[in-house]
Amino acid sequence: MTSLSAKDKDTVRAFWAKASGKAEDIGTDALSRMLIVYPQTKTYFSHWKDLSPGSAPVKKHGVTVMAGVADAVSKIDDLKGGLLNLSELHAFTLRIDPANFKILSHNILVVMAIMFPIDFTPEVHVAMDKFLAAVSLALAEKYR
Ligand code: HNI
Repeated sequence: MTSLSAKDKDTVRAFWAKASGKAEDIGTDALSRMLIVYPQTKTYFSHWKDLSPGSAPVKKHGVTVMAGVADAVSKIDDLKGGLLNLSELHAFTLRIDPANFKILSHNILVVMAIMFPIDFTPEVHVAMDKFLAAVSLALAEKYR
């Protein structure tokens, strides 16, 4: 995976400055889609009462996940170090199969494309794709 160029990082920061205001909606929709389109991911949330799109737990966790993405944007220069604790949580405590990180990342991109048709240009698309791939790699770091 090619690392993020300085230009990629600037593109991510600039787009996130616009998109972060809708982080809750992005997270809720991306998580709702993941649970529907990739139903195998439901196994990690079986402790939730209601897994339907936009349900309270899905909304709450959508906010949580996007807070993690916002944190990653602020740590874009050192994702491995910055996301170490989150990687340990997902690897050891939650035991999330790292293949799912790409799945959630894909759904986040889909929702961003829907919500920001003008701003989500091909240039933003490739930068956000590379960024979320780097976040997924950092979260999978502790699995090695
Ligand atoms: Ni994830 C908890 C961020 C991908 C399943 N996850 C979190 C928390 C953050 C977070 C932040 C809360 C940590 C805490 O409580 O301190 N998760 C992220 C990010 C990504 C991601 C940034 C990738 C972009 N998580 C995934 C994926 C799955 C996942 C792909 C499963 C398919 N995460 C969980 C579960 C929890 C969780 C399960 C605990 C939820 C709960 O109910 O406590």
